[in-house]
Amino acid sequence: MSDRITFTMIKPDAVADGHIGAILGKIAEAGFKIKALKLTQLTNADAKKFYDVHAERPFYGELVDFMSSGPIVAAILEKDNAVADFRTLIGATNPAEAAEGTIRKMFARSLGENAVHGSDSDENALLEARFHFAGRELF
Ligand code: FUP
Repeated sequence: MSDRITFTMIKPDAVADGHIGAILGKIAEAGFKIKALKLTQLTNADAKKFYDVHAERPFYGELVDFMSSGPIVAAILEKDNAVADFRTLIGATNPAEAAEGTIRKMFARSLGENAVHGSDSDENALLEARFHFAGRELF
């Protein structure tokens, strides 16, 4: 299963802007199956841990504050080539540079508040999925 799953979050900006339904629609339309799904909120400590890889970057503090600022939707998605195909679907990190029709182009506010997360490798997809979900929440 490891090359067939990716992990995503609909971030606080997109949840606050009312885009949960539209984003889940785009995900389903693109052929991803939902293996796990929940509305939740990261604590400051959760967000720090999740983004630990960026701890030395200048935007880390803002990123952690933003990601813990309101509810998110966390999900595990399944499809062939899930990690790469999902990153294509969401588009570039900066929505100003994202291709037309991508989720970030359509729904993100800015580089820092960019609507969705997508895992960057199969290994991280599994780590991120386990960070957010217990085994009995996975279907
Ligand atoms: P991505 O893999 O596209 O989610 O992008 P990164 O892992 O490089 O960045 C993670 C998050 O950090 C982004 F979603 C938004 C934030 N970020 C900034 O706020 N400023 C930057 O210059 C780069 C990333």
